[in-house]
Amino acid sequence: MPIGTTITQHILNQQRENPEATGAFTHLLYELIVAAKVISKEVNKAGLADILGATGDINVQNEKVQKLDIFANRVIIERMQHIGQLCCMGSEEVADLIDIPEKYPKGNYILLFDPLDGSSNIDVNISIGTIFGIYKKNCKETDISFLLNEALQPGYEQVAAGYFIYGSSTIMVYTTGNGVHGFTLYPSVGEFLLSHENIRIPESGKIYSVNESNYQYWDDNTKALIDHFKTKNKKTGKSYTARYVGSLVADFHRNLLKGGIFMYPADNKDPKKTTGKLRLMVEANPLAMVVKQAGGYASNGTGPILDMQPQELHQRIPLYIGSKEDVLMAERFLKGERE
Ligand code: FBP
Repeated sequence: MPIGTTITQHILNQQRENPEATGAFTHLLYELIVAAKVISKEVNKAGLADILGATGDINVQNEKVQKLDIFANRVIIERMQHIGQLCCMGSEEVADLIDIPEKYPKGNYILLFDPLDGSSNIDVNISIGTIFGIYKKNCKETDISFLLNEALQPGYEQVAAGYFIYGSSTIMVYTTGNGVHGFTLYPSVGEFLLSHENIRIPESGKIYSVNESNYQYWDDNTKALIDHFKTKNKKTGKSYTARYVGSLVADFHRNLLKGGIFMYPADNKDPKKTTGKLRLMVEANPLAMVVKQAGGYASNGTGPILDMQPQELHQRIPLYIGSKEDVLMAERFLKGERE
């Protein structure tokens, strides 16, 4: 019985199109997929295993650490550190760059990831996910003390990016700069099979996703933008509907398939986080590469996320991402223009 195109086949096909390919990148992606399968299995039985709830610790983001966060983080680090393709890693859950232990060979790739996005939804069985971005090291240095600059490359330097969603089914969506493709985990076979080939996001959508409880903390241009989405357009008669899961990967994935815009504006709710909540390196940059490859756009409100020069590993930024026309309109509003 033909079971369709597996993710490994798909990656190998893409590799064949790249004459310089050595197999290193394919090996890296393959191992990341194994880690995601382990996480998916644990998430699916989370309600039964003593893995729900918080650990009692506070992470570098000053957030309560969930047990599954730690589990996912450990699974990815332990799986990826010994494959010989990485020179370092960066995780949302770890303050500094993660070195590759001396006992393991090092490679030329840098893996940045959010091990479990949507932590606030873990205990209530709402879709959560893993987000990743992969860069290539440009310098000869292997010592971790020289690698922070290599990790802080602009998003357009990513050689691949994507995410896994652990929801009603487990899905992987990735791009190597050659279109965006989605795969669904076939549990009884244990294989990711091609289910969404060459995903294209609609030019404009009918969905806006934002946590409106932050409205009081926004500036006037941001308020005007959200008011615009909530009001039927007199000229075009167009109106939007609101959808907000509270898991970036789930909100992003829905809008990627149906069209629309996800927004996490800067706000003055928390004096320490006036630049927005979401992380440039492990959340915004990977999704920005995916949406661009699917024909969409990702902005920090004034310009492309992918062109930003990162300043620090856990830098937070405002995020507007999704259908190109909707995000460009958001930029116009944030500059004070009105429709
Ligand atoms: P983490 O769960 O990885 O910390 O991600 C942040 C996040 O949960 C996003 O997934 C989501 O979009 C956002 O925060 C929700 O924030 P809020 O609860 O403020 O709306």
